[in-house]
Amino acid sequence: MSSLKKIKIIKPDDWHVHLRDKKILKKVLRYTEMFYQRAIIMPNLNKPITNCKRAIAYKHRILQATQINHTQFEPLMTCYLTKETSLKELKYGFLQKIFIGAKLYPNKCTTNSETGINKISEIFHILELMQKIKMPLLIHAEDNNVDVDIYDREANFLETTLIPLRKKFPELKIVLEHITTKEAVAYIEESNPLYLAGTITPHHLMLNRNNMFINGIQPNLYCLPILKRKKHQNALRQAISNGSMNFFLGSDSAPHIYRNKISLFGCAGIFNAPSSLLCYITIFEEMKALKYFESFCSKNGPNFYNLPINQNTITLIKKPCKILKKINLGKDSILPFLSGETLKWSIL
Ligand code: OTD
Ligand code: ZN
Ligand code: ZN
Repeated sequence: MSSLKKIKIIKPDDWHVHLRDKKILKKVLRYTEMFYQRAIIMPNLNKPITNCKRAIAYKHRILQATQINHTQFEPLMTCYLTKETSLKELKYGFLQKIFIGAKLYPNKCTTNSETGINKISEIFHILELMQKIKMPLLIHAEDNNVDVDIYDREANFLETTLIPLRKKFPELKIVLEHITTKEAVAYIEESNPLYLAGTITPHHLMLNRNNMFINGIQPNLYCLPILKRKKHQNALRQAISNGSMNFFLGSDSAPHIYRNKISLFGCAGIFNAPSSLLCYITIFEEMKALKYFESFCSKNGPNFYNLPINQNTITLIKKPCKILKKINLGKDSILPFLSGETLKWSIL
């Protein structure tokens, strides 16, 4: 009999992932499908998903690209908010279950956010509707004022935008995506999990800003929000170890072609889909918090989004797993997070 440690959990969902389109979509989707039953698909394509028609067509392309079993993986689509977003379209999309929620990108704060929001007051009428119909608002929570230090943008956003916003719309369901600071952890922890939640990425749990500058600059670790100080990393690790229902899994896997990552004006984003779940379990084990692993991966997310909990299970086993070195894409390639490194956990 094998004495290797095994953990069987309800199949997780990834509540924040970038799958891109076309050739990249075809190459990266298999990793998300392998580990996750459902995933919230970010709408920041070159031509953003701003209406139902684009969402339906994109979902179709994703389902066409599935490898494992067409009926199993479920993409959950989001609407990219702009100040032009039509209330009628948004309401229809949510009530018809075309959209699970809408995504707020402050203008120019991350990849393809040039049509994002400049001033939150521009979309108050949209947020009012969303509160009324209980449609979740997913936020890239960073202050986009270029005078604000890049390391302070998340904490600033909480003070200048989020706190006043929640006073105005107290029952708007909000997810702060990919949180990175102790301020975000503290603010979310003391909020009602019906109305405020946070997703946490594997890279922000595993790394801090030093890692970007060890052995020379590491463009593969450049992502937004930028990696923060170790005290913030520790606050995130502590947050998931307390079993709070306000936090759940969102990998923020964001593939870019290697050439574009290492070039001048290199792109932000970390492609972690091949290892994300293995990273999470490694951290929960390090934090002696494995008893909360399943709720973080598989229960808190559906509870927030009012979705059923998955029926399938997966088993993880404490056996070394080497992360693949790269994905070939014609003349180009994509380098996964932890490329070529070995993790202690594998999928059975
Ligand atoms: N962060 N890169 C991307 C998105 C995320 O803000 C994010 O959600 C991307 O390339 O789409 C990144 O660094
Ligand atoms: Zn973001
Ligand atoms: Zn993202």
